[in-house]
Amino acid sequence: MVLERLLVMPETIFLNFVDMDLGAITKYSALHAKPSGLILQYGTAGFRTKAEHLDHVMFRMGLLAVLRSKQTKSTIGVMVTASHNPEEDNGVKLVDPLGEMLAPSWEEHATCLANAEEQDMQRVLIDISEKEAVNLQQDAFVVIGRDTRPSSEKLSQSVIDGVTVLGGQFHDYGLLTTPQLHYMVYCRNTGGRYGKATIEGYYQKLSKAFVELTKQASCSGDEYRSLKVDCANGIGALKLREMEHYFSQGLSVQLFNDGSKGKLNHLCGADFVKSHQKPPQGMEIKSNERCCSFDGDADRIVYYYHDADGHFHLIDGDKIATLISSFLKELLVEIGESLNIGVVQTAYANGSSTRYLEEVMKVPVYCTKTGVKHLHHKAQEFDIGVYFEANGHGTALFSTAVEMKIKQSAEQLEDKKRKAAKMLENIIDLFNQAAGDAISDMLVIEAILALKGLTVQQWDGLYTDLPNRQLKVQVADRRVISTTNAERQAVTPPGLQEAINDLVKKYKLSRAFVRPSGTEDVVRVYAEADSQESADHLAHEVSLAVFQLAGGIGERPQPASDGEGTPH
Ligand code: NG1
Ligand code: ZN
Repeated sequence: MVLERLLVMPETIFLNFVDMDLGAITKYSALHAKPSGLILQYGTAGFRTKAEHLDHVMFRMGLLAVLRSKQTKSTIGVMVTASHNPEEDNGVKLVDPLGEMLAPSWEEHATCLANAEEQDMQRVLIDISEKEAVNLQQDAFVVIGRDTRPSSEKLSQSVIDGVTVLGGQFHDYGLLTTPQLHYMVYCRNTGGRYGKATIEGYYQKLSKAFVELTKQASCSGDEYRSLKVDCANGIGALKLREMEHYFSQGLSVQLFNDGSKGKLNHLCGADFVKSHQKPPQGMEIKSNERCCSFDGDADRIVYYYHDADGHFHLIDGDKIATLISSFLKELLVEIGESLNIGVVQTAYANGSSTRYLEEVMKVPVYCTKTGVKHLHHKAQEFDIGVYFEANGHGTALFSTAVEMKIKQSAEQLEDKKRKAAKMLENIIDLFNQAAGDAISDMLVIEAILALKGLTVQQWDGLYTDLPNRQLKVQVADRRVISTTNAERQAVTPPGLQEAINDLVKKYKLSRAFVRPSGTEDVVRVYAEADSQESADHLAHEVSLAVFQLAGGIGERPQPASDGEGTPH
């Protein structure tokens, strides 16, 4: 089959395939054989499933990363992690040259390659090279990182096998947070201008900016200088511990769920805290103490505290975006620059946050589909784009022109303006421009609170979240649900959107939408309303509508019983 194809190919392409050692690929692929019949999809966060099903996917993503690297003539990243998912799971995603998520056409290639049966794998590999006009003689360089899951080390070795067999060079960073790998890729592809592509480079860049920034804070009481961090028993604990002494002048962190005993993401971490709206296990919280949680690969962060009456208050990605964008706007006003700031959210953003940003802060807000690549992309359209998912994944992006303008202002302007420009310069350095990053976001937030002299309650008090509820519904095929208007409206199955509209009308300040998950085999339901009871009822009623109209399977959705329901 391969020979037949080679005979009809133009000479250049013929030469091209001589550079693929097809014999070696077959031999190595057999050592990472695909369980026949297994079908996986490259979703919003790459491939994700039980770790024992992923060996062949890892090998093949090593191969694919080499092709992508050759095509883009850049370093490509491969991260082995399943983020906030259970410890038994794992996953892999490719990181494109500027730290972004993989280009959509390559996501399709990834799915084809991962699902090709053993005997078809080579053909698919050649097809991809052909379609993407990959010059196989080009050098390739791949950087690899992994989280702390027990399965991650072996799986990252399989990635390396894939890279090597296609003749790619690689650097294995070993244990890294996901955003740190994005940072490494970005640094390597921008000739070191962004920073040094080493773990020390990352620590130094962020800590220097943070320490310089917090030196300007007039409120330097202990209250502003200590923070409890739940590390989800993941990689964030290791990396924060390594980094701590670089920024200890400005902040002291107390780590919980550091992986020494508990299980990864189990009853702790950002996803648990956000979806259950309660504190993680293993953390003792005194009233009004500032606490935060990372997820398992440290790309999400949420804050929270207990008030004097012992009530739990969650400060999610929406409130983080609000704090950050309002501070940035203040600095711009001070410098006298009229740059355009935009905030990008998804349909999951709390309605109160959108209203506050638009009506009180007068900042334009945009809604995109779920998945950071959509938010990131939209945020790039602004001079300064702040994007956050409600679950705490986000960052702020500054265009190169803005960065240069600010650096100039920091040199030229007179006293007060100069100080503001300097702060902005530090903030630009502190944000991970390549990806949402819990460590970087945490330092930005801590700096802003110190600079503004805000307590966690004052921050929380910017606006009051509308009560909300998220549920999941099992259906036979979640693809029967398609959506439009940034996932806020269902197009199919027929009648579903009308049913949702009728239900929403029954409650005050209410909103609801459904969408198929990109990472799990479920349909997600979101509802908000003027009271928790109403939000719970609405979410339940919408779940029933999904169950009936979109082919629900298993048990009918149950109402939320104790205010916790079966949240995601
Ligand atoms: P899905 O499973 O498509 O809802 C979830 C999160 C996303 C994003 C991805 C990737 C929610 C509702 N969804 O996607 O925001 O973070 O995982 O990890 O939080
Ligand atoms: Zn994550």
